[in-house]
Amino acid sequence: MSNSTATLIRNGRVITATDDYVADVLLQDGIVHTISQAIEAGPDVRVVDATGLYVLPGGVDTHVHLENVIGPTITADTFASGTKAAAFGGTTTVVDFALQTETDSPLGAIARAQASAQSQVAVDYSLHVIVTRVDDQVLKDVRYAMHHEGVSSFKMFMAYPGVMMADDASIFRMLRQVGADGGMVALHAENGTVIDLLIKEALEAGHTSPRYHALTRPSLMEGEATHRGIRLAELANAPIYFVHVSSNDALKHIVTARAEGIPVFAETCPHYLLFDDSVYDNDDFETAKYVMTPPLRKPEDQKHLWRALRYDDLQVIATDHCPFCMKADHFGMRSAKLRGAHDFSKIPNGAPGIETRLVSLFDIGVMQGKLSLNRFVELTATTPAKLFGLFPQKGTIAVGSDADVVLFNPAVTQTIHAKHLHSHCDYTLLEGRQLQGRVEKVFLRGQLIVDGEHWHGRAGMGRFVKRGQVRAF
Ligand code: DUC
Ligand code: ZN
Ligand code: ZN
Repeated sequence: MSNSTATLIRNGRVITATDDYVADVLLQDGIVHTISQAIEAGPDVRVVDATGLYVLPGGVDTHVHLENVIGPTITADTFASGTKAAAFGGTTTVVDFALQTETDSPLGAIARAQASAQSQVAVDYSLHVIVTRVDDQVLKDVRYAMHHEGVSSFKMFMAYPGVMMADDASIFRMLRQVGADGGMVALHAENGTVIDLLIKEALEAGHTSPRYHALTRPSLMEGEATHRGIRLAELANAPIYFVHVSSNDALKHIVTARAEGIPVFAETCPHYLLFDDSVYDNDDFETAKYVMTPPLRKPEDQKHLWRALRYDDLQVIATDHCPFCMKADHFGMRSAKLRGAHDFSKIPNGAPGIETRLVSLFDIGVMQGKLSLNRFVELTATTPAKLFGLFPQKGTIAVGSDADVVLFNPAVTQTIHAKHLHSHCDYTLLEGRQLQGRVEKVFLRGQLIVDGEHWHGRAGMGRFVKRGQVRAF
């Protein structure tokens, strides 16, 4: 039976952001064709019995770094390995980053990322452009990217002076134009110059181990930058999206701004919910696994993140999958955490997570009663699709939507090991952890790409999705 055959998913429990019912779902011609009771299977239709399984929309992960050059390093996953890992984890759409370098324009950044991505991606994808330098020409290119390239979101950094940091006026100019055009600016909110000073002082005092990564990036400086970003967006009359919110010092500004009616949106990431800063209480280099930015925070912060997820002050859980191996890999030492063996500031910032997002959140969120099933879908598929202009093509199960479907078994447990995952990263933060739930089958536009442990996908089968205006509701 060919992989493009129509598929009838029988008797599964269909869960969307709003619905929860048992039905048959017919996937045909790449879309969800029919949802009904007792659909008759035609002669060439593959029938899949989904009794006892959840039928979920394919996950939408709007924060991944595949083949991203970050400073002197490059992330360990290629577009091929990263999207295959995404698929095995139940994610069928990813939004990666195209980095504008010192000399090129946003359009050059998109062209470069596309040249590498197109032949490799195994799930559908889009790109945010990281804008590091703003002038009149850049603003024209940003407008062109929005209207002609289907790229409607732009990330800017308030951290990493001299590398990626943009000044406040540049961020404001982008917010004003992108907001007026119906797009979204996503901000990395940390006060970069103060953090750089703290790093310099720590190193001068001889503090070189990974724990100082966390100690030099205090949550107050995440809060300060978040507040500043909100005020810039308010003045620009534009929506704003905060990536990787980790602390209540940041969250409280988001909560207040939303209560004031300012269109502020934000994501957190599974690692901020799974782990806290006690992992840094040692001088072992193994701790470099947890060197991500922002760093892990206090258990008290986690309580606030959960509350915000529940009551919609946080709208998205994305992975910030930013994999760097502990040791040399196919990129050599270039992307190894070991680069920072004697200087924490040289440890590449980031951790893997693209394959474990749904199952880890199902376990710690849904199974522990912190998230309803509908909210789980909303946070991991529907709202990211809406906020980044992918909905309703992506992010839900509805007649006419892309047939990106995950069959999820809530009744089994699995133990996570890096060697079973599909990322090039040589570790997972979840090593040895037992989690409830498993992705059983994944369909991308109706094609079965994951069937248990078996891979039926193909590098290059993922399509670039041109995105429209954001739904900053
Ligand atoms: N910000 C990210 O979003 N990812 C990796 C590192 C960083 O600073
Ligand atoms: Zn960031
Ligand atoms: Zn990131």
